[in-house]
Amino acid sequence: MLSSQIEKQLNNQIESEAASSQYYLAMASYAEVQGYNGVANFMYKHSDEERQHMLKLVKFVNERGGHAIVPALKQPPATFKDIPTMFQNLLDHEIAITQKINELVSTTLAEKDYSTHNFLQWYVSEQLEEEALARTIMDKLKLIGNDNGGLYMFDRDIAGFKVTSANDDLG
Ligand code: OFO
Repeated sequence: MLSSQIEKQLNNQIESEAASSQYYLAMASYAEVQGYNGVANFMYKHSDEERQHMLKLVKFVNERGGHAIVPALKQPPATFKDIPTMFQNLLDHEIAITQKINELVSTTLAEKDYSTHNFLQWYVSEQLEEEALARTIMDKLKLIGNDNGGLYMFDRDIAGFKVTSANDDLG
């Protein structure tokens, strides 16, 4: 059985994962209308991944005797300054999500809820990988700077970047 505090924090995390999915969907749509189809595909996939993260939490909360609440979401931005800024937003967002996961992990330790602690380890590795990928992308974008030809190549090459790999271990 989940404690009410852990259930509440897990429900907050459900909201964060759903909001991430919406946010990246907004990025996908923006990139698509700007003509960056490679970036758009990457963001569509990333948005789907976040929905999977949300679903995994929904199922866990309900299986443990809690009640997963489907959240209302704020509208994400419709436009972004440019493609590099959009990826910086993604990295900042992932860093904030990692912080939330860490807080959740710390509550499970304080409450000695070892099964939720164990469940959350998947999210800990996932966040590590997502942050690392976003940092790699930002390094590339910094090299490219404002060069349109470089961005064109980046849009083509991003198809080769893996959105996540922790998900591959998902049963
Ligand atoms: Fe759910 O991993 Fe990103 O936010």
